[in-house]
This record gives sequence, C-alpha cells and structure tokens, in this order.
Amino acid sequence: MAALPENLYSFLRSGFASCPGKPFLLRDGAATISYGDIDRLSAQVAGLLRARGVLPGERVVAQVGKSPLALALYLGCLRVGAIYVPLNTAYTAAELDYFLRDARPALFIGALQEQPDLAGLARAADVPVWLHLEDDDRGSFAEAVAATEPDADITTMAPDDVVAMLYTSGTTGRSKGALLTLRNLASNAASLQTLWGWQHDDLLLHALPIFHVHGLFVALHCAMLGGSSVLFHPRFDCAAVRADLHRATVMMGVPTFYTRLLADPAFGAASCHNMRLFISGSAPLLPASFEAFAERSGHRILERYGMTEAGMISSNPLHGERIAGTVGYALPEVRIRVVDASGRALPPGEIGEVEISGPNVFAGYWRQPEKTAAAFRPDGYLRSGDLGSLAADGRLTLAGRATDLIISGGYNIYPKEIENCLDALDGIAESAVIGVPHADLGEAVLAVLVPAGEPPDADQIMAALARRLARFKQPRRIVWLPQLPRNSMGKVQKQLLRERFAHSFD
Ligand code: MCA
Ligand code: AMP
Repeated sequence: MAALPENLYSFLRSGFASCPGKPFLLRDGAATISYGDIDRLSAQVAGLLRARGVLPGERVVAQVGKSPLALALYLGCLRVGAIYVPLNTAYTAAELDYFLRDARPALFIGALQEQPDLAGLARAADVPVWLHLEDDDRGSFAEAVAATEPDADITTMAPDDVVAMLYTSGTTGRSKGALLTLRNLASNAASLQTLWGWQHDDLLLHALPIFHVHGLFVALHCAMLGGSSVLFHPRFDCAAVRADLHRATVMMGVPTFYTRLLADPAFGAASCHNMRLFISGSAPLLPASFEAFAERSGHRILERYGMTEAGMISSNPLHGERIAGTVGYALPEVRIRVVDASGRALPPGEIGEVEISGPNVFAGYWRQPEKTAAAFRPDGYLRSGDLGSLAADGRLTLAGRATDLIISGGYNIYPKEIENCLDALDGIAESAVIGVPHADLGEAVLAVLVPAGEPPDADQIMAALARRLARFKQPRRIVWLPQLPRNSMGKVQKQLLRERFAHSFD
C-alpha cells in the first residue's frame, strides 16, 4: 500500500466514516449495531482503557464470546495503541493460566460463564485489573464502558508498532504469541479489500470465531474497510447459516463450513442466490468438496492460504480461474518461494517448504528470541512449515506439512502438547498423537498409547485430559499398541501410524 495509516482503527474507520447510520452488525433477535454505534462504543472502551491506566504497548487479554462489545474492545485497544490478545473461548483454566502468565497483561477481560474463578486466575498470574463480559454483553466490563464518556483521541502508531498478539500452537508444546504490527494488518486488509472486490453493498455472513486471524482480521477488516454490513452469527450453526445465506453476498469459512452445508439436504442454489463470493481457508479444501459445492450451489469457492504469522499469503483470483486444490497467487507485495532442506530455491513444480516475505510477515514471537530466529531464514523469509510447489506462473499448490501439526475444523493442534499430558498420566508408558482423516473436521485427533502394565480406563484418561486441554484438542479416539513403530534412529514413525489408522473415522 502507498502510505501506511497512523492507526489501524483510523484506517478501518475510513471505510465507514461516511455512513454512521449504516447497519454494521445485523443479529438475529438482538438489536442492530450501526457503524456509528461501534464508533462510539469503541471510543468509550478507549476512554475506559485510558482511565484504567492502560498504556500503548501494554497487553489486554480477552477471553470473551462473540458480541458487539467484544468487538468494541478490540477496536478500543486499537484506538489507544494497546496490544489486543484474544484467546479461544474453549481454553480451560489451566491453559488460561499459562496465557496470563506469559502475556503479562495490564488488563484481562474474561467471562464468568466460562471461567468462574476469574479473580483467582488473575491473582495467581499477577494481573492488576480484571473485568468480565458475558456472551449477552453484560458484566462489569459492560457496566464500566456504559459509565465512561467516549474518548475520541486516537493514538499515533509507527508502522512496526505491535497492535495484536495471537497465540499459535508451538511445536514444543507451548503456545507462542505472534506479534502483529500495524504494517502487517493494514497492508493485508488493503490488499484483500481490493483483491476480493469488496463493495459498499456487500453483506458478509460471519459465523467464524473472532479470536483468530480468519474471523477477526480477514473477515471484519474487509467488511469495515468496505463499509459493508455483517450478518453476525454467534457461531456456525449449519441450519441457521443456510437459512440466512440467501441475504448474503459474501461468506468466509473453514472447509468444515462447506462440507456441513453439503451434508444439509436443504442447501442448494436457491440458498445463495444473492451470493457473489464464497471464500475458504485455514485448512485444505478437498477438490471433491470444491466440485460438489460448485455442482450444488453454482459457486466455485475461492480458496486462499494464510497463517497467523503472516495473515493472508496467497489467493485464487476473483476474476480468473479458481483451481481446486490450489491456493492461488501471492498477494500484492508478498513474495513466496519454495525451498529444499538446505534453503535453496526450487524450480517450478518441485515440492519443498513454502517461505514467505512481505509486509504481512509478523515481527516475531513474544519473549521468544530463539523461536523467532528459528522461524526466519537469514534473508528474512518466514519458514511456514507448509510443503508446496509453485507453478511457472506463480500459482501455489500446498502438499501437506513439514511438521506434525493437526488441523481440525480450522483449529491448529500440536501433538506434542497432548502427548506431554498423556505421558504424565499413570499407566501410560508413551504416546503418539496423530491427525487422521475425518469427514466433518478434515482431520481428527487420535491418540496411540502404549500401556505401562494394566491399561487405564479410557474414560479416566479423557477426564484427566479435560482438566488440562480445550475440548477441541482432546483425542476423538484412543487406541492401544504394545509398542510404537520406530526407525533405526529411535524416532517414532508417525507416518506409519497415520497410514494404519487412516480409516478410523470412515
Ligand atoms: C469444536 N469442537 C471441535 C472443534 N470445534 N473439535 C475438534 N475440532 C474443532 N475445530 C468440539 C466441541 O467442543 C464439541 O465438543 C465437539 O467438538 C463438537 O462440536 P460441534 O458442535 O460439532 O462444533 P462446532 O461448535 O460446530 O465447531 C466446529 C467448527 C468450529 C464450526 C468447525 O470449530 C469453527 O468455527 N472453526 C473455525 C476455526 C477458525 O476460525 N480457524 C481459523 C484460524 P463435545 O464433543 O464435547 O460436544 S486462523 C488460520 O488458520 C489462518 C490464519 C487462516 O489461514 O485462516
Ligand atoms: P494458524 O497457525 O492457525 O494460523 O494456521 C496456519 C496454517 O493453516 C497454515 O500454515 C496451513 O498449514 C493451514 N492453512 C491455511 N490455509 C490453508 C489452505 N487454504 N489450505 C491448506 N492449509 C491451509
């Protein structure tokens, strides 16, 4: 983009400043929130943050549901230059404890409905101030916002100032905070708005969570920059989405959204007669799903590729051929290369690791210099951990992952974190956690366990995991083996396990 804005909020507001009365969030059974409403609400949040002494660069951690005030909290943080740190609402108290200790926020906003002991969690992690916000937008945060005058002042930021920190699963088991700058988010939003032909009269059906890049940045930044209205669904409920689709012109989703719509006999071309664009990402969309969707709906889904550390990286074209199984071309100003194990660029057609550079690439991991260094090549390219190949014309096709990462319903899961929990339990000698094909979620978590003596009861194992891990990380199935297959170096051969258990969920 030509010149970077001085604040991400000002930039987003440039898309809707001329239409304060226009509906922003349209909600079933709840009041519509106009662009003027969100502008005022976020200014009140900014006033509250400043009144509570939150300074630019300090972290604000939020584990809250999907509501207008939750969005105003994000936008209020942008206004004052605080670093917004959204967390998956599925995280358990044990997981939350880790995030609070790691992020060291000036303010933490949680939901008592999910975490009854917010006070204890905040105290244990030495968080100075905490407030709560429930899914219905009630709670001490809502009350404090309502009692605060709007503060219209918007903090000037430098291009490389960090505006958000998003945790991503770590290969070593613990999540790392990816630091995203004004440059990262503003350049990505500007590119996508143009690339996907965002229009003022677009109506976005939004059913993604707002604690990840996909639902928070990709979808909502496009809508705000376009001054478009949003059908704001609390979650992906297939029947509700199908029933509302006929109003929408754009929908973004993970592949599970599309496979669930296909599994709904009532879904068809009539469900989406106003639609101009279906977009998919966060996990591979199977060519068979792409074709079945095109046949049923008349729409060729536009697949794009991204990662938390780099926002959106490549996209199939809006005008031009959308090819199933490919993720299209690098976004403007983004460079993609495919390299071999030694980092040498490979010729077109050869599969290697995908590496990325450009204004979208993040600033590093929070308080993890070694992990930051390991993520980058000496010339600044980010190592994605994804395998792929580039066609001669620059079109990228992904071919799996260099790591053991599991992607289930668009959520990333690193086996090591689950293996660490399993290995700590009595009666388990060792474990190997793998992802296996699953029709609904793309991949599902399967735990292969070796007993130490008499195998413990599977229910007991699951109950112990439930105390430590969010539900989406917990294995969908446990199988026992007398030993794990290992190669001559003693390394567990997960590929053999993936092949052996590939049909576990058929
Ligand atoms: C919920 N559960 C899951 C998942 N979600 N289990 C495994 N994988 C999941 N993704 C649990 C629930 O707690 C529940 O537990 C059980 O599985 C079944 O719940 P269900 O009702 O089927 O789930 P759901 O609430 O309908 O959610 C499925 C979902 C959702 C719609 C696919 O996970 C979702 O919205 N995913 C989107 C994730 C996303 O936004 N990813 C973007 C990351 P029980 O069995 O106890 O009832 S950003 C990214 O990747 C990059 C930047 C990119 O490129 O976009
Ligand atoms: P996350 O760490 O949650 O941001 O997830 C990023 C990862 O999601 C990428 O490294 C890819 O492995 C995967 N991903 C995102 N989009 C796609 C896509 N269209 N096809 C295949 N994998 C994807």
